[in-house]
Amino acid sequence: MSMRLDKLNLGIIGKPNSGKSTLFNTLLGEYLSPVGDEYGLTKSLYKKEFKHKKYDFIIVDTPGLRRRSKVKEKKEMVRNLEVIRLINSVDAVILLIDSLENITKQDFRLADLVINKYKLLFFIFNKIDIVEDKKKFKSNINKFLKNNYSKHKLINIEFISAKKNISVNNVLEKIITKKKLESIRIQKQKLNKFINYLNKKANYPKINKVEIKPKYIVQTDNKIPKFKVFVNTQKKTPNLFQKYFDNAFREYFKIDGIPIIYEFKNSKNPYVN
Ligand SMILES: Nc1nc2c(ncn2[C@@H]2O[C@H](COP(=O)(O)OP(=O)(O)OP(=O)(O)O)[C@@H](O)[C@H]2O)c(=O)[nH]1
Ligand SMILES: [Mg+2]
Repeated sequence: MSMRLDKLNLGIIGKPNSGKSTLFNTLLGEYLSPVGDEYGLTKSLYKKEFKHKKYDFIIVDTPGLRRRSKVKEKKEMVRNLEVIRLINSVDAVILLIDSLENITKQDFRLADLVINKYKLLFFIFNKIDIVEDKKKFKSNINKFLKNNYSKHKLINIEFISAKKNISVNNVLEKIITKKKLESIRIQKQKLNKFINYLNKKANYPKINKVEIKPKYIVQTDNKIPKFKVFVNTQKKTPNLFQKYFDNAFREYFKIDGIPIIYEFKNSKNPYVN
């Protein structure tokens, strides 16, 4: 698929000391944002352009985000708001996680901020160079997220060393791939086939003894793939069904690691019998 992309805006966020500034410098190939063991070293946003292959990127390094209950100083609150505002303006977010600290509640909180804004999200486990059994670590993380994180199909997972420049380019490649995937257009015929397939399986979750069924689906946007789904109910489509539908949709069309927006509508609609 040949396709031109505009400049790709990336933000690196994460807890203090996870290696954000190190990654920023590695991507740029110069020492611009100070790095160190001091917790909360970066105090402002650093922004710079770089090229990878034929693609132009803009990357932003940010101050580490601690749990809100730990933030007492006004200055730190202001910095945090800046980071949260930045998320609105980027295409993709690298959520950097210190592999030795493992994944924490704060990481999931930050992930939610990104997911709620329909941005591409990458869980990047850094400092893999100092993990002893890398193979086991990776497989454990993948297993853990698959089994315990209900949003795992919306995110991407990679393991890197920012300091040793291990697998950093893989992350860029994946960002490009997923950015392209975001502009997917699915033919009407294929969408209808999917609905038929679902209705044939017909093992929908019953909600208050009512079986909710999708009748018809149309794609309404492809900046972020967006669909209107008409269902046989007059009330708001329950979250349980929405989740079921999203899973089935992603599995059928083999789409993961990108946001998809659905608008569920009742079937008082001219298209539907
Ligand atoms: N072993 C190892 N150490 C790393 C790696 N990346 C960063 N570090 C170290 O982790 C420490 C913190 O790195 P920084 O890049 O300053 O972390 P940060 O996330 O920018 O921290 P704040 O600005 O405080 O939020 C430094 O001592 C780095 O040398 C890595 O891939 N491997
Ligand atoms: Mg920093």
